[in-house]
Amino acid sequence: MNLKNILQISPEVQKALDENRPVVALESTIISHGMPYPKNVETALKVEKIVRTNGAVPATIAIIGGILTVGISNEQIDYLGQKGTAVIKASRRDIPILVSKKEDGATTVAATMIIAQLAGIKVFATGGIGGVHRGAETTMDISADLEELAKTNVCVVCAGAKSILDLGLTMEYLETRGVPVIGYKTETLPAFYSRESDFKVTYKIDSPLEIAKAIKAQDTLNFNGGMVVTNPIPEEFSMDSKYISSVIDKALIEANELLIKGKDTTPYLLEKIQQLSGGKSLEANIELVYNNVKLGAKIAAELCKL
Ligand code: PSU
Ligand code: MN
Repeated sequence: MNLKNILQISPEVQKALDENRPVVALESTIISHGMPYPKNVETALKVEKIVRTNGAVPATIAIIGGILTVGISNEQIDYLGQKGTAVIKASRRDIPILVSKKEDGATTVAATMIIAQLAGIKVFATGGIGGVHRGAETTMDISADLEELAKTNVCVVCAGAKSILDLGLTMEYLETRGVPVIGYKTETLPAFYSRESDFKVTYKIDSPLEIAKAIKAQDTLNFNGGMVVTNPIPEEFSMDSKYISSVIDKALIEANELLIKGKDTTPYLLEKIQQLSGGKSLEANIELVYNNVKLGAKIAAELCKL
């Protein structure tokens, strides 16, 4: 077995990389475990379109039959979307087994970062990252996304993290592991559905060019590790923070009562929040992803010019 046989990059993505044109990596857990069908597929396809409109090539990443696939087809997006949670949610630890068993996997932020780095893609955009869960002092539930950010050189553009997590502990963890958290035009960490939280980002940066320069510097310094760029949800789609916190609290209580654990926790909470808010949160979720991929495309474009 060699890497060439298990890493497949679509001709379009490979050509863009060879010609130093902008590419934006996109994850697939958000498709199969983050949103219901068919909205998940519609969103994933529109996300790719938005990346193109903003001058970059989209590279949606998944594991298909054990192959780390960079730039999956529309049919494969549809397949992952329809299969939903029946597809394995794949983080770092799952990759070797899925490859050896030639199985499918929907890649989390961590796994997508790993595969993006193997392909040579520097910028990745999504909705939200995993983090330190509330109650982690007893459960030790800390997303592998954070560890990956500490060692893999990919910039992740997101709308902060959902307050299903402990945002304060998530920020502390990222600080300890040396991961810069950039606020795009904001001093405070965006909380996914709402534009603000009680926590400060590491640096506020106001333009895609300046963000690209920071990525370039991190690369030149040969630092291991990525960067988080947090982009607040557009005002018109942001949700009332009291309302969404009450929904999240209810979802957390149910998850506790049902003893949901491990990798099931995040997908369970996402689905519960969508149910409890009658789809309102799903709309916000979709809009913030569109907003993030737009910014990701702009950063990738600036990075190619440096
Ligand atoms: N947060 C969201 N939507 C998502 C996820 C997180 O708002 O779809 C997904 C991402 O793929 C992320 C993963 O990498 O959940 C984190 O899972 P865990 O907490 O099990 O590490
Ligand atoms: Mn976890």
